Amino acid sequence: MGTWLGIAFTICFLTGLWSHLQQTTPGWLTLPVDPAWLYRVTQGVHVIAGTAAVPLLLVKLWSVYPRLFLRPPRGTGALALHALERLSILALVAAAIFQLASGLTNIVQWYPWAFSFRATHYAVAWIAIGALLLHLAVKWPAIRAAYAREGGTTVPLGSSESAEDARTRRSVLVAAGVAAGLAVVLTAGQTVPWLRRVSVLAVRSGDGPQGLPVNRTAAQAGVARPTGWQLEVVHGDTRRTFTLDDLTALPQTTRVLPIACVEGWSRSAEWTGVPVRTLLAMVGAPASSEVHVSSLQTRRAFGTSDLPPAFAADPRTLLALRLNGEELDLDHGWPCRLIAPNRPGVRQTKWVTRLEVRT
Ligand SMILES: Nc1nc2c(c(=O)[nH]1)N[C@H]1C(S)=C(S)[C@@H](COP(=O)(O)O)O[C@H]1N2
Ligand SMILES: [Mo]
Repeated sequence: MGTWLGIAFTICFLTGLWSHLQQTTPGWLTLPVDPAWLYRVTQGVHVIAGTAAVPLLLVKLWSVYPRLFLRPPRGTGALALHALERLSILALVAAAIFQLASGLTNIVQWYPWAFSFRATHYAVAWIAIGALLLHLAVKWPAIRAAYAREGGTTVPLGSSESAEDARTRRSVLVAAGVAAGLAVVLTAGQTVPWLRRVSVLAVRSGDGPQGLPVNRTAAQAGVARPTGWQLEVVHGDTRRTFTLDDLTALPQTTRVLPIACVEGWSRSAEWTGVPVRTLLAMVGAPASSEVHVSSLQTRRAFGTSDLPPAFAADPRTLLALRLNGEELDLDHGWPCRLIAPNRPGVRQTKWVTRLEVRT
């Protein structure tokens, strides 16, 4: 159980770190534009590993809780080691429970707490991984002995484990494995297309308008269907405005790109619109420009985003006007929304009003 949990938490930590860097990109990091599906896969794996870890953690806690009531050892050295071990376990268990619980509430978009999910989930991830490493270090002799003794799942004759204990232990392991597998199969369809129909517990596998789920509706974002909408493209002193008819009259590009929400669902769709680089050229800006994107949104976060130069220059990065062959639904960002390869959903800004070249 410990090995499985260790693997699940390591996967969650690494993919979570990646997601954090994708959302708050430090100056020294240049994110790759390719492969277009990379973020979709890393974030899908993050949520799948976290979901599998829930039953594993429950079984692990159930299997070790009697040890809480063991008598502490005698002797200062042994007692100090024991106290250290217990402290690391307290930090590990608390952090692990917090990460899985907050991750689950995030997937179902339920935020009952006032703290920022992202900042807290990220900070506690370091506590969890640190406590895990400390736990491994403290327990290393026991872990090594266990692996050496078992060399597989069978316990050699003459060990202290009775045949019945071994059977029970094996059934618990199998049950935990089955529970983890079920948890994954019942939810992973929100990101794995061929599991869509079996994942009856997936929160966001249901279709939204135009075959794509909606993460935040226009009403939730405080956006009403605009009249007299215009797009503004700004580069230094050069400023051009485009009506929807102007944009529609420009050469259109069609691309298949995924929306990959940090909340664990993802879905591929066919987008049609004007490449951002075309609009940049029309205000005399180089294709490789950093672009600040703003929207009509008046309420809550995610109303703006920044497009790094390599993304702005990529011909697949569109100001999309159409989705799966139809004019964008208001909830998908009508009149136009940003769509770029390998980018978290939160940065695929809807209801765009303005592109400003950062100089
Ligand atoms: N202006 C604005 N754009 C936004 C959001 C938002 O809240 N406001 N949500 C983002 C998030 S979190 C996701 S996952 C995608 C989802 O796009 P969809 O609702 O069209 O599927 O839109 C992104 N664009
Ligand atoms: Mo999202």
